[in-house]
Amino acid sequence: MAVKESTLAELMSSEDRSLSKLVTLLADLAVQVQQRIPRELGFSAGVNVYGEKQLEMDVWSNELFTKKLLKSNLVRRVASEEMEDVAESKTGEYSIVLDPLDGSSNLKSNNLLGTIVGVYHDKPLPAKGRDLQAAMYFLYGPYLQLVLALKDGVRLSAAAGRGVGARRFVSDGLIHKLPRPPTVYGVGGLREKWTPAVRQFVECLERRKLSLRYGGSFVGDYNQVLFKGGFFAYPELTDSPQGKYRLQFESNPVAFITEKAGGRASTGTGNILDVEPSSIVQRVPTYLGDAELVLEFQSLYKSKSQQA
Ligand code: FBP
Repeated sequence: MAVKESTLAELMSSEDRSLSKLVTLLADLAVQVQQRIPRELGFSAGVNVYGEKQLEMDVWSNELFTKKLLKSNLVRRVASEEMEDVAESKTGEYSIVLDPLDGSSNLKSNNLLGTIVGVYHDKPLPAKGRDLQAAMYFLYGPYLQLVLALKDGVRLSAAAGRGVGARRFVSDGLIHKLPRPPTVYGVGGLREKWTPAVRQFVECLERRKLSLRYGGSFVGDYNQVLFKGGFFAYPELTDSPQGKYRLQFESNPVAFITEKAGGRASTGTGNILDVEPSSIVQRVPTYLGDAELVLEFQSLYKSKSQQA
């Protein structure tokens, strides 16, 4: 059966016009990031699109997103993984949390990268994940993909328009759910630093024939789980009890996407979206994906903690 192609504006037709404009702006900026990547790798003899001094790609992408968002009249506050403080403008109704180029260490080896964004309606930052109005990530892969979670669910789209509109994002408009049964898993951090609960759970996933998918890029690895069903974690580690991911910029937005896709998001003891934020730079252990698997992990975690 042929599916009708929807534009980004059509996908967002039941949302506030300002939110639709904001997502369109973010999509345009993601296209600019993707176009800049080969230049950063030196394929244009170090020529920078703006003729500026060559900057690290994560610094450049942070400046691009932050400046354009704050100038848009839509965004009042931006907190980014690349900045120590929240940046503010005088106008705008949205507060944005942003990891402008997640996995930037993958740039030179041409592996997957992403931009992660959380959208709050007029909230001071840091904010609680439960208060997110929308969340999304852009995946810079073989094609530029947008995974967008709004209140009614998750939709997938890609920069795949035709002719002069080639930068246009198009979608099948369908609500995407994490498929069942789960078939893949990925867990970050050095294996020797995993706790007994994580080790035991991974062994159990392997016995159930889930395939390992791990490339060291959060959005790239998570996207496999979103498409194939499964479990993804950057867990607590023996030398880093809070793991690696920042609550505001990485864990909350992807937890929101996961819940909207019918899955669950946990810190091991509770729902990521219910964590009270204590600072912009706060980290949390992050376990995401298939609802039953995440619950199963939580009960194993609890029983291991009681034994300890
Ligand atoms: P950055 O915040 O330094 O970009 O690190 C994030 C990240 O690259 C994630 O995308 C990825 O999941 C993780 O680090 C990989 O970490 P590790 O190398 O420890 O497996």
